[in-house]
Amino acid sequence: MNNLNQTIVAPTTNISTQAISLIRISGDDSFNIINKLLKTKIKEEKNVWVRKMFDGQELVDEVVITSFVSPASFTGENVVEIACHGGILNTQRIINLIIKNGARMANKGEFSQRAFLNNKIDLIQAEGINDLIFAKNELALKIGVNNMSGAHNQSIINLKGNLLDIISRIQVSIDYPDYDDVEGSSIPELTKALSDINEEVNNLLKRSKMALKNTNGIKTAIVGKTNVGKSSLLNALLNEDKAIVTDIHGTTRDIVTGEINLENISLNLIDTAGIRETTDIVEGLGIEKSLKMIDDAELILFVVDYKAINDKENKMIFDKLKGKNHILVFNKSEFISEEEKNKINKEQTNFVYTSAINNDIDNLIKRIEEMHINEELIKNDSLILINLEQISLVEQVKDRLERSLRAIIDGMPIDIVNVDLHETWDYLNQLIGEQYDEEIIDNIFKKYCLGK
Ligand SMILES: Nc1nc2c(ncn2[C@@H]2O[C@H](COP(=O)(O)OP(=O)(O)OP(=O)(O)O)[C@@H](O)[C@H]2O)c(=O)[nH]1
Ligand SMILES: [Mg+2]
Repeated sequence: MNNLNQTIVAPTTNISTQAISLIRISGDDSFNIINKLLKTKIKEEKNVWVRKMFDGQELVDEVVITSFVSPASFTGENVVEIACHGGILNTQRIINLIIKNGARMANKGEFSQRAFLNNKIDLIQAEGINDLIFAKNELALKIGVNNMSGAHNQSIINLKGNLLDIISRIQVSIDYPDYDDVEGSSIPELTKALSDINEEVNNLLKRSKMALKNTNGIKTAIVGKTNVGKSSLLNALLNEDKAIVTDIHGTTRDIVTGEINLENISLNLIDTAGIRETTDIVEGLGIEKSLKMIDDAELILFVVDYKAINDKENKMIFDKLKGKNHILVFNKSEFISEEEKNKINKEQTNFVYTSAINNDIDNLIKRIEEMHINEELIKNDSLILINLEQISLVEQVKDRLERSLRAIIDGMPIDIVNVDLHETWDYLNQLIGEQYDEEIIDNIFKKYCLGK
């Protein structure tokens, strides 16, 4: 556990050659320490100050200082933020001076950790800050901003309220077994109330899992026979000449990867070796990897030359794709006649036309978005969680709720149901950080940036 009594300092911007650097100090001694470096002292009040900073008699820099007084600050402590000139040496020198005068270097995420421990933010808000900083697409950004501001945390508070209500009803019936008309404590009433909570938790889980996939990146494999334009498609999607493209069959022999961030979805793309019969050992190993990718990927872009759609390799790939999330991509679409397109329209369901060589891939992007984004995610007016730890806590909530529901339905003694409900309560509290383990909290904040 970090020592909370110490005043900490860290750069909040990258230390690099830039116009301005920001340095943040937080803790009881913030004002004392900064004043040791100023001839004209600043007062312990919320304000902005322009000051010359000195090391003894030597002028160090001219800075702008913003000060906040506990508890009205981000961390809940006295906070002083210094905007100094942004050279690497200058920023480091000022940080060293602050350390020499009594602060210690902050750990990663320690400012946010203090904000959490001082009850300025709950854990969903804290994780929201991190989600916002590391957001790769608009969806992640929106979720981060919402969660940071605590916009939808009320839903967890409401869930807790409803659960507490059920627990108290059960408690009364345990404490007063002879008094059997406690309002709302009949089996059908308890079952209904718990099912309602369970449905909400399930929806939260579904939304969150879908959003997590989209924000982390969907593992997307590009597979198909040789020479159909898989690597060209990868390059068009990445807008970069990443994979080698030639008209020689079997050009790609190993997987080539790249990441793209669409508006509300990120894709981790994997180009694979074209599938065909071969006696070449190296190519054969590449093809084994391609087949394995079909099993492992979350989305498969199956690139097909329409004229060969019914040949042996394509049939084998079609077979392997059954039940898997995939899109049939008719590339080199400029060679497909209207007549053929009419046939395709009748025979196939989930397909798009592309011409990778002409960067004509908008249909494909649109289809990927349609398949993975639903209104609920875009509207974003309910709580969505996008990190694994939080989602696994919600899984635990769901697991305990369902266990208690089953127990009620199976006619188990009500105090057994109560044990599961208390555990549900604990997991909900852990989710917003009302109950926590210090080590877990340290771990959560360690993944933050320095200075946040
Ligand atoms: N006309 C046309 N040619 C294309 C299109 N996409 C790719 N090509 C060409 O088709 C040939 C094969 O393209 P690649 O992208 O290397 O094909 P691939 O599927 O990766 O092939 P392998 O790596 O051998 O499996 C190249 O000459 C490309 O320029 C397209 O949409 N239209
Ligand atoms: Mg290739």
